[in-house]
Amino acid sequence: MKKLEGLVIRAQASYYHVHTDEGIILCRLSGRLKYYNRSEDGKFLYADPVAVGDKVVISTKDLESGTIEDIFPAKTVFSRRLPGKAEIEQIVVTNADQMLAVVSTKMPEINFRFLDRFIILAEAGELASIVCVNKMDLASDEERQRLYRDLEAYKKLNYRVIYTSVVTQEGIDELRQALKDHFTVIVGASGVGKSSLLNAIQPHLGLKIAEVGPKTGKGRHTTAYVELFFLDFGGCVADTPGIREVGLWGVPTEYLELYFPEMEAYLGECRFNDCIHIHEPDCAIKRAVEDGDISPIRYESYMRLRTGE
Ligand SMILES: Nc1nc2c(ncn2[C@@H]2O[C@H](COP(=O)(O)OP(=O)(O)OP(=O)(O)O)[C@@H](O)[C@H]2O)c(=O)[nH]1
Ligand SMILES: [Mg+2]
Ligand SMILES: [Zn+2]
Repeated sequence: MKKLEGLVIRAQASYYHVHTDEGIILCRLSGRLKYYNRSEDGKFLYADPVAVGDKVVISTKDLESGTIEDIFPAKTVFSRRLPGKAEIEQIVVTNADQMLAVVSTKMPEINFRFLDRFIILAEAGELASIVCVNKMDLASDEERQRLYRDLEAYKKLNYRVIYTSVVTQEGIDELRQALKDHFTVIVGASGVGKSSLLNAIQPHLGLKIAEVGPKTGKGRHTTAYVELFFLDFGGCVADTPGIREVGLWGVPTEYLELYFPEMEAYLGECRFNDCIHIHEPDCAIKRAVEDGDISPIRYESYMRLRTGE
């Protein structure tokens, strides 16, 4: 039996592809790690205790299959709440230093609620956020101007915004520069073009992509699992399946405003010190929205999350 250190590059249905100096080894979890999955009362804490991005210790006899024996502590954890009734954390990726949230101009239509939820998850996991607006080839000049206006709010918050098109190659070089030497997790709704963008920045990747339903404007959930790729020009990137729901994890509702950096300057300025900035009179946040200092798009996301809509 040989012990090796490695990096989990794919996690799918209890099988893990672990990248080691001796090649990629297909692993399962040790019994001890399986139990690590459960709390004392037998409820699941995590959907899966091991995620893509984890550095692990494995044991193997034949360098083909093995067992994950141990996980090193992660530098960052990017999680969401697993859809369903129970409170379960689903770790999407560990050890990433930035998140690239992809939206598309059309097919599917840009969804700021989704985008803001992803940015909050990145804030909670201490990852930097980059916003990528893809399918710019489908936007008219007027729509393009409107997007520039709407996304100005994100730039003001120091989130980098990149406009791309796989069709015209707009922004592809800029995207490459943004990913170089980083560990990036790419997220977004199904069909926005996450895998297409990765194929564009590194053409021999050959990731599977599929057309968006012409009637529904929705993606077909083509990418089925999280997978990590090494970039020729430095860095690595985790492609993820498009998800229908971005459930917040590790973000207490009563502290929601702390995940909106633009609200920080106004906290403590409202008339009531338990103001939740929805219906209260003399609210500094609402005044900032009215004065145009806080984006109504971002405030709308705050409001919906706060009231659970
Ligand atoms: N017009 C246009 N179409 C694009 C662009 N990028 C991707 N597409 C198309 O959008 C569709 C979906 O692309 P994918 O790359 O599979 O999307 P995805 O985000 O990886 O989707 P999931 O894996 O399901 O989450 C495909 O038909 C692509 O050809 C773009 O910049 N412009
Ligand atoms: Mg995909
Ligand atoms: Zn207030």
